[in-house]
Amino acid sequence: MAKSVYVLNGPNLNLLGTREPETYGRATLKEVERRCRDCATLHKLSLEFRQSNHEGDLIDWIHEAGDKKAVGIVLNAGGYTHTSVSIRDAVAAVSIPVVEVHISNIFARDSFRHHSHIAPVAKASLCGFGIEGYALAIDGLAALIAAQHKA
Ligand code: CA2
Repeated sequence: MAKSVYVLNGPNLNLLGTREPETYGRATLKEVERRCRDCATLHKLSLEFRQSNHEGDLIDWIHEAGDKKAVGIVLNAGGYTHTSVSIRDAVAAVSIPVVEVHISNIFARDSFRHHSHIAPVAKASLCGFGIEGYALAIDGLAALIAAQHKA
């Protein structure tokens, strides 16, 4: 069975492509999913791509990815990045790598976006690459697995 990667999206990301194109670009979440699917396929990984506006769903899915021993999680927790100790605890509790992704450069925006609860417990963080950041994060996870197999 193919190894899987989870791509989890938090609140309001279902609105991608419908407003604020100057900040988030014009791609819809469906297009982000397609880009992730193509990238995962290149790396021979299967993809679980999900979005929720509810904190508990994201936490349950982080646990699920850990229980299923996915190769890793790409997590754009949206606004919960800056507020949620519970999502941070879930990330810290799983033993698989989590790559934090943000479409925008959170450090070039409002000061309340400069702090991430997730960054200290993530394997890596990427921001400011637009939706390409998701594919870069999947590439990064694939590189980690390849390095583990060589070691
Ligand atoms: O840049 C990112 O990916 C963010 O995680 C997006 C979050 C924001 O709260 C973070 O600070 C940075 C917001 C997602 C909202 O997405 C929308 C997309 C289109 C229109 C309105 C909101």
